[in-house]
Amino acid sequence: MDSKKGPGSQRNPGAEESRDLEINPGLKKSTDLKTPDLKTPDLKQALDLAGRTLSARRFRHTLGVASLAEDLARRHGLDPARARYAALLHDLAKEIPEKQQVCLAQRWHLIRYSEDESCPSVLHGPLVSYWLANCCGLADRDILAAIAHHTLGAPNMSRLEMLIYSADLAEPGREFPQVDNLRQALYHSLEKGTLTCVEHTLHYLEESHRPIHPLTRLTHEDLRRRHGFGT
Ligand code: DGI
Ligand code: FE
Ligand code: FE
Repeated sequence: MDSKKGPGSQRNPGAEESRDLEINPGLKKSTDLKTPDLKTPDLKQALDLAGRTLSARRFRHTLGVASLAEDLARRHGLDPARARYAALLHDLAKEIPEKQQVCLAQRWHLIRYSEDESCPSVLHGPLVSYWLANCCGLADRDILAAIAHHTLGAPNMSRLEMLIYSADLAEPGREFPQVDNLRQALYHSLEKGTLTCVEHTLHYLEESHRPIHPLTRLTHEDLRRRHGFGT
């Protein structure tokens, strides 16, 4: 097994290792089989965990999300350290093979919509959040919700949830044509900027003929109701 790759590179791990990796998606090799203790938030520990769990490309993206999340937190009066911490952990389960993500989500009772199984790329946020809360002792509910909702959003998001959702889409490594507009909108207003991000995602999914998850629609409706009028 190539220990330089993320958990997505697992081919035929031994039965015991496979079981441990299933309950411990943040780890990629047998010598690491130890669940991190995250009861006390520590940015260095989160950085190390992301660095040894993720591929180089995904780690670069994670650092980009952390940087934008920290900037936006400063700009909008949120705690930059909490924003950075949530960002560093947000994609830890992204590289677990999707079949395995579906199995874990079933076992942990995280399947809420049929789309969760038909579009498993939406599961990694809820999976990491569950794992951090139930295996690693992370207790900050707002950080857990921000991680759980970073892909689809949710109705009634807190400002930290909006910030992680949006920083994930608009981090400095993203290069799609409208990304500068999204960043500007986010610096101007976190709430309206997040609405712009959700609208961008809806547009992108429609253009690429991908099914829109019910939570993406609910998030959109909620943000429009709360922040969309008078713009
Ligand atoms: O994990 P990242 O790549 O950083 O970004 P993400 O957590 O936003 O995940 C992006 C993936 O989620 C991408 O494959 C598209 C998918 N996605 C997001 N919203 C929806 C969705 N897929 C479907 N089918 N429907 C959605 O509403
Ligand atoms: Fe993600
Ligand atoms: Fe991400």
